[in-house]
Amino acid sequence: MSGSATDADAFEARLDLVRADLTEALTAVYGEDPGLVEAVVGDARSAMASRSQALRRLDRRREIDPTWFLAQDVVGYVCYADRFAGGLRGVRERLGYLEELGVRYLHLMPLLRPREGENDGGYAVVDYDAVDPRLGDMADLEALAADLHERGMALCVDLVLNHTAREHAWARAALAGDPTYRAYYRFFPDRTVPDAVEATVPDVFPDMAPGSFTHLPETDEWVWTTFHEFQWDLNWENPAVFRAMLGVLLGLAGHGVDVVRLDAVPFLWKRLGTDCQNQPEAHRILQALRAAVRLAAPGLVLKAEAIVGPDELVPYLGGHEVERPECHLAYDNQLMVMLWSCLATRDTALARQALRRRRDVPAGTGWVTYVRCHDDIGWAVADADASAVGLDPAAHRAFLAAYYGGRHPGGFARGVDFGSNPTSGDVRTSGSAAALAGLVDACETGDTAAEAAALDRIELLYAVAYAHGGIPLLYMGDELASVGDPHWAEDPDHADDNRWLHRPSMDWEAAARRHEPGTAETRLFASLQRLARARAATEACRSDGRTRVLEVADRHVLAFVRRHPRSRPLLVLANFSDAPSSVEGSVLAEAGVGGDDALRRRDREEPLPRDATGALVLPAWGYVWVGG
Ligand code: OTU
Repeated sequence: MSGSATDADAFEARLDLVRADLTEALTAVYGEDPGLVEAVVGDARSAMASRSQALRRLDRRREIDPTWFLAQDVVGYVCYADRFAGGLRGVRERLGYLEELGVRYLHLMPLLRPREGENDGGYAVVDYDAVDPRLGDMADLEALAADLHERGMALCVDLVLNHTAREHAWARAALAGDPTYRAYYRFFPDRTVPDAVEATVPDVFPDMAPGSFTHLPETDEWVWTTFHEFQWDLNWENPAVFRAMLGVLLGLAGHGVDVVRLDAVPFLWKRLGTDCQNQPEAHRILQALRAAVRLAAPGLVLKAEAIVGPDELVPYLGGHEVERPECHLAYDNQLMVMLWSCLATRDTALARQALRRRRDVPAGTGWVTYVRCHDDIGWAVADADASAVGLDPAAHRAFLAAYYGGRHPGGFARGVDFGSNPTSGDVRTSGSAAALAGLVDACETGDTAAEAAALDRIELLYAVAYAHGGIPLLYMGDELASVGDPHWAEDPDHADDNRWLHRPSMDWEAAARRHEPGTAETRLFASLQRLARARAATEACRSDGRTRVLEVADRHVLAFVRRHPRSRPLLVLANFSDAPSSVEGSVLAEAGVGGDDALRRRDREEPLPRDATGALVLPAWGYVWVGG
């Protein structure tokens, strides 16, 4: 058979495998419609046929190893192309910097053409087929993807699929009255439905963009806008929207993108009387997209951006009563929240409870773990977990918001409140990892011990994120202890959005200091390099391994063991106290770590620190990896 005949045959083999999944998912959302199923299969077939030889080769390799993205040496880096390096060409010139950090997965923040002016950090797209001209063009994106592939690195980009900018051609046609495109959005002639919806739907941006609907003076009607008034929610009840967005997704895959971050997926489906998040149909839509992707571009990975409560999370990885392939990756916001909670309280009881209660992820999927990202932090502490350890859930959430918002007397954190909601009492937090970990205060007072403590805290959080299970994502600037952008409010396009506080431009002078002995940059950069190297050498760190939290006597210490069937176990101990802690030596046996493995640290070439009784000794904010 010729190359393309082989590929066509492979397509048919995949179709045999996924037809049932695709049909079931589409039927659950759109009703029985064989024509729709055939149309989607046709879309996938032509997308496959137009993939380049180089991408087909990647597809073949990834079909042979479908867990390629779960390998232990995958470490991610997250940045805005312009803020990191001026644009896509600049990014291509900085790949050596990322390689120094052990990065093998680059997530570039939204880069498709956004609306002019205010655009929610690129999450208001006017043209899904074009790159933001300030960053470059599609050829630059393809060239970047090819460069990355040559170095064994993968490219992740955002796809905003819950809404378009109101200036998108579909929205303009809808506003002009074109019935085809009116059916792409959700319009209401008066406030009847909007009022009913707003009775049960919480505001995402209560201060910046209150309400979930926007009045259109042109037509005197209301349009559904979950986020800003310039972001119109797509109507996913319309199968044409499904096909259009599938086309966009497969188009990105055709340009060489390896991982697509599916933005705001919990919001895709609306149901009156609910909070309009995590509806069963939203999952079915993701399952149908996954099936179509597997047909057309089997090398492509889908990452769910669902920053929801812990019980709502695993379903985005396909964990339902019966497992159904959905996204390959999802954000572990639960671990992130627990890390900050441990740091503020110096007590790991809540984290132990929450992380232990959680279900394992389905085979072939994994988390992405992180300490900070471009968004605010929502204090997602489940009532059940807080109550189980004797905390008042609402009071603990309020404590975390106050602590990290810089409102707690004597606290080290210097973030700011984001999205305060007087109705629900909910308050979220903005701020860089360094600001939240105490570096702002330390620098202002010139207190070197406080500065060292802040750096210790950042390193501790990353040491857990790199080992807990999942692809760790390093957020640009954290490797240099960047405190953020003090001038964020000067740009009128986002003066009302303090998330820009922690979206600074890359400070390449600070980056240059990573080679100067004694600087904060050298300290953190070297630690992250060490963690990436240790991780790459430890098969238990594969993202498809399993994590088990261990009970140790000292509540300051989080202890967990990471296992993978192909490797020896890795034990991680993390001390969240500002004083030394010790852990009973029996934890090694409990974790299954013995022999020579028990003599040395895995994360650095040093013996395991133990006292005369055999207990493992951790300094303030210290950690060890052992075994693996
Ligand atoms: C996402 O965040 C993006 O990460 C934000 O930067 C965007 O503003 C937003 O979508 C709109 O496109 O509510 O507070 O469960 O948490 O999608 C941020 C998912 C958000 C939501 C998430 C959303």
